[in-house]
Amino acid sequence: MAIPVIDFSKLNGEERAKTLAQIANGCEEWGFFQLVNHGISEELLERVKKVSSECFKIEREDNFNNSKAVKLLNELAQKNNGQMLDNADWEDVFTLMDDSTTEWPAKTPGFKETMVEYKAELKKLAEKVMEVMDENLGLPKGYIKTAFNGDDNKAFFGTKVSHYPPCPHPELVNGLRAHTDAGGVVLLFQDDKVGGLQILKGGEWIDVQPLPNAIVINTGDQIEVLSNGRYKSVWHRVLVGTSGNRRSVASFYNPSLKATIAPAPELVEKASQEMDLQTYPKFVFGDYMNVYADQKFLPKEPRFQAVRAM
Ligand SMILES: O=C(O)CCC(=O)C(=O)O
Repeated sequence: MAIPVIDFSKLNGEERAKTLAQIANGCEEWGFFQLVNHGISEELLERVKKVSSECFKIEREDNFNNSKAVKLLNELAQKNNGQMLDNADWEDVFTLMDDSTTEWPAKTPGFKETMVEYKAELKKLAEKVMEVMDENLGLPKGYIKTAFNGDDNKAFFGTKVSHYPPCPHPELVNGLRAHTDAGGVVLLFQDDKVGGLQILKGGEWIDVQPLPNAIVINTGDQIEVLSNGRYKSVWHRVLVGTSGNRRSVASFYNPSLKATIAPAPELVEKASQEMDLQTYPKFVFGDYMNVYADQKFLPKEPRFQAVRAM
């Protein structure tokens, strides 16, 4: 079983209907799919790989080696009690925000220029993918984007640059513990060679196979709510290994913290005609994020219940 790989360029030709159907299947059956021929140039992707890896070496590696995760893992390995580390991840991470508050790594040549360009390209790709979701869900064009913008027109587009260094005890720690994503649409540029990302499907963990220069798309909790459960956010995790430093660059298209998120009325209507009585709450995304901050690694259903009660 492998995550679907979809040629995004075919959306503009004779195979449009087939490509729309493949993306619908990716969203409905998997919650994850990989896009190839997505329009982001290989030259830019090569630069993103280069500056991200250089940034880790120049500005991050020493800090990681002295991080809480490293200390906790050493302590746990000494205890040798068969337990896994459950309060830290074997991940070096920094986030590029959507606005002037971003603290850019200062010592890596070309990092800021490359990532500004990459983020702009990825944001356009995210908006195209959201329009495909609108179309597949039978919603007006721009529905998801408008919902995410909220009244203050402040949908968030952030980028998280991660490294998962080789680990001396991969059996005792995850690169990133299992979770579903809080937000909207996630676009992941993962390492070509070092794998580790897995999704949970039918009770089984399945690898998201590394595929050079593909962009992995997945949907978060807000798309699940907005689509009234047609597109489920899916559990995923990152495993670590003893060799190879895995790089990933994840871009998140999320609602404004002030946006009200609710199932699209058209989809609720359709579901009630089909006697599907599952209901999702209506809430303010910032409230959801407050709940998520403490419950990221727990099931999403209690999060939905918590915001319903607000
Ligand atoms: O690094 C990865 O491959 C996945 C990252 C991820 O799941 C996340 O940041 O939520």
